[in-house]
Amino acid sequence: MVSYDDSTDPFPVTGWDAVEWVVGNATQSAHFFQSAFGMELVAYSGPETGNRDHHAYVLRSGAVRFVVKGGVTPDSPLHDHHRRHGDGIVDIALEVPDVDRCVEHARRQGATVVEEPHDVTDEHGTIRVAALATYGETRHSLVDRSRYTGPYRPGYVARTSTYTKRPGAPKRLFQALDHVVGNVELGRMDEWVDFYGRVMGFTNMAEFIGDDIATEYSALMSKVVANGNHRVKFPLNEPAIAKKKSQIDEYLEFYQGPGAQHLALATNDILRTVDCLREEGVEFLDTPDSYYEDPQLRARIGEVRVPIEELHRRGILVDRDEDGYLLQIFTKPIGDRPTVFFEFIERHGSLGFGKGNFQALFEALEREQERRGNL
Ligand code: TYF
Ligand code: FE
Repeated sequence: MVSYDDSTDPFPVTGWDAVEWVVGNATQSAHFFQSAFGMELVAYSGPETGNRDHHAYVLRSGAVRFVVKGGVTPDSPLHDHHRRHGDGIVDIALEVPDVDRCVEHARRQGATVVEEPHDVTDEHGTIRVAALATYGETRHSLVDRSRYTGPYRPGYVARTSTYTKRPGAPKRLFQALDHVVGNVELGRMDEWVDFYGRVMGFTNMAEFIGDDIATEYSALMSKVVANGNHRVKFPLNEPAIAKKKSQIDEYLEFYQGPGAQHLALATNDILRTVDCLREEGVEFLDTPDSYYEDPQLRARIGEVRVPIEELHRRGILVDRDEDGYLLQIFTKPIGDRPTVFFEFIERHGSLGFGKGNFQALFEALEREQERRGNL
C-alpha cells in the first residue's frame, strides 16, 4: 500500500466495486464462473424479480465481484451489445466515497457523464451511483454503497447455489482484482493515459512498453495508470506497427473497437489455483520448456517460494524486479471471439506486471493468433 492522502485528491477512489459483463448466455456463463472459477453466486435479477429485460447473476470470490448479464426480451439492448462485441466487459465499476464530487470534477475535465448521480433505494438502504464513459462502449460506474446492506443493488435479490458447497468444489481460487487492461486504437494510448490523469487523477506507473520493445517483438505499446492508493490499476495497450499483425489489432477487429482485454485476478496460491482451473477444463497459454531452462532467466529470478520445477509443470511464469517477484499465468480467450482473457497473479513484493516475461508471453500469444489464422 502506498501512502496517500485522499483529502487532496480531486477524484478519490477507494477500490473496485464490480466488473459487469454482457454475454450471450448469462445463465451458462454464471454456471462457468461457479463451476470452473469457483465463484459463489450471491445475487440475482431477472424476470422472476420484475426485470423482464435480462438475467443478471452476481458472483463473488474474495473481494472480486462479477455481474454477468444476458438479454431475455428479444429486443433487449444487451443483444445489440453482444452482436457487436461478443462476450465482453461493459462496466468497470469503482467504489468512491463521494459520487457527486467525482462527477463534478470529471465533467469539468471534459468527461462524458453517461449516468447522472442519483440514489437507488430499496428496503436494504440506498446506493448513490453515476457513470462515466471510457474507451469504446465501456463505462465506469461510480458507486457509494456505504448506506446499503443488500446483496448487490436495489432490483437484485439474494441468491445462492449448491456449486461451491459440494464437497471438493473449487473455492476462493482468487481473492482480489489486481488490474484491468484496456485495448485502444492505434495512436490513442496517450489520450487515454491523459484521460485517466485529467479526469480521475490517476498517475502513471513506471512500467511501460515503448516503441523500442514494440518493434522488436511485442507489437504493442503499453502504459499503466493507477489511482491514489494503487488498488486500481489500468494498463492501456495500443497496437504497434511491427513486422506482424498485432494481437491488439486482432482484439480490435473481433471486439469491433476498444474494450477491456484482460482481468488480472490475484491469488495467494497460484499453484492450487492453476491445478483447480485445469481440472475444470480451463486452458492456459503454453510456455515452452526453454523458458525454464534459460540460464539467464534462472539467474535473474533467483529463489522463489517453490522449486522452479513446480512452476514448469504448470506453465507459470516468474518475474523479479527491485521490489520482489511475481508469479503469473494467462488463460486462452474465454469466449468465442479472440478477445477477453484472464491472468492469474501471485505477488511477492513486485509492483510490476511481468516485464521480464513480455517476450515469452507475446510469442505464446502470437502462436495462438497464428493457430486462429489471424497472423
Ligand atoms: O497487464 C500487463 O501489462 C501484463 C502483460 O496484451 C500483458 O499482463 C500486456 C499486454 C498484453 C498481454 C499481457
Ligand atoms: Fe496483466
